[in-house]
Amino acid sequence: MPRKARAVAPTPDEQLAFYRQMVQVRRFEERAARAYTEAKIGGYCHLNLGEEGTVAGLMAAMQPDDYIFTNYREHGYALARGIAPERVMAELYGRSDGVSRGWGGSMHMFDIESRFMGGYGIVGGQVPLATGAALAIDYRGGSEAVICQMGEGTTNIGAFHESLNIAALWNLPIVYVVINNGLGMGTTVEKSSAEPELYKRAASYRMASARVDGNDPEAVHEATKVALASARAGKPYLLEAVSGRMKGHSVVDPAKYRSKEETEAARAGDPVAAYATRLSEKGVLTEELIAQIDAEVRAEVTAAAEFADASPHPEVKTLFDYTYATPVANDSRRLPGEALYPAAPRPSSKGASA
Ligand SMILES: Cc1ncc(C[n+]2csc(CCOP(=O)(O)OP(=O)(O)O)c2C)c(N)n1
Repeated sequence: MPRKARAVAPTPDEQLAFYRQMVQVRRFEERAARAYTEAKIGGYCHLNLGEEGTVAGLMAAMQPDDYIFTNYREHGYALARGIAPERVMAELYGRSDGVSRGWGGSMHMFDIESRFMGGYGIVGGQVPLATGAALAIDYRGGSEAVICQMGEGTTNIGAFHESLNIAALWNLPIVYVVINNGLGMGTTVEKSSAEPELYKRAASYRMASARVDGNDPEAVHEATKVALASARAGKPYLLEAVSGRMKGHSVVDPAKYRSKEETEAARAGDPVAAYATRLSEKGVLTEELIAQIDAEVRAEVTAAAEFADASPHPEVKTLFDYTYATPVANDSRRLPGEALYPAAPRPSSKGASA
């Protein structure tokens, strides 16, 4: 077992930073949901509503040169990694000022500068890639670590097990973070996982692991620091953060598979409201401060939406410019509307024999 980092109580400034981060994710996602109903956003769109505590605590523990890979439910992680809300919103709108120049959308954000490595729509797609990044760090002798975020449904994908096995065998600097929101689309974790206490799966790979209350940003922060220290020391780690999903799987899912009571229970566990109460009881937050933070964040999110609306659509001719970093043989670069095969040359009438 790795040596545990000493738990240090966060300062009021750190607590306020966690709270502000959680409110930013909450208001941003609410705005994204609204923009979707206004048809400003196309394609799939999955929100972090209910996971704000995990996002805030996890991301605050990362160093600037660490890498993060996520699933498609990633807006909050992009924001918390310091990517400007304007660029995140513009990406949702599919505009050229978006973080992926408008070609990625909600599920495929990517920003090399902040080492935000995406944004993957295939369940588990990010897990081998993140493991490969950890191998690259180890190979080069770097001190960075990789965080690989995923939902609990992902722990039943073969690539999850292959990746954890190889990471443990090769002592790779990676933390696998399972966000257990209790549901993979409409299926509960109890129905889909023979061992629903997912952190225990690490035992199969002799990997250190822990389960933490994902609604508590301070607990997530401490647990992530321990996990990252372990990873940097060559001991990969599995961290399970338990929280709830406040709405449907994606913005278009009415979540009819959940009973009214279950939905109410998920909403009652609201991590933003709970943390506001906790910090108010400690005297760190006041009603005025709550209102002030809310107003500031709302203004920021409104500005992001206005920026996104004003940003131009990407030019169609740039569609393939960012697909691969290096040329790929037989890579079709056919633009929408272009014929599959070039038209055969017509025989010219001149010179045609009679
Ligand atoms: C390989 C693959 N299988 C199925 C799907 C369809 N699908 C999209 S999201 C999802 C549920 C994943 O749940 P979880 O990993 O818990 O993540 P969450 O949505 O809760 O963040 C499924 C089955 C997919 N995208 N990729």
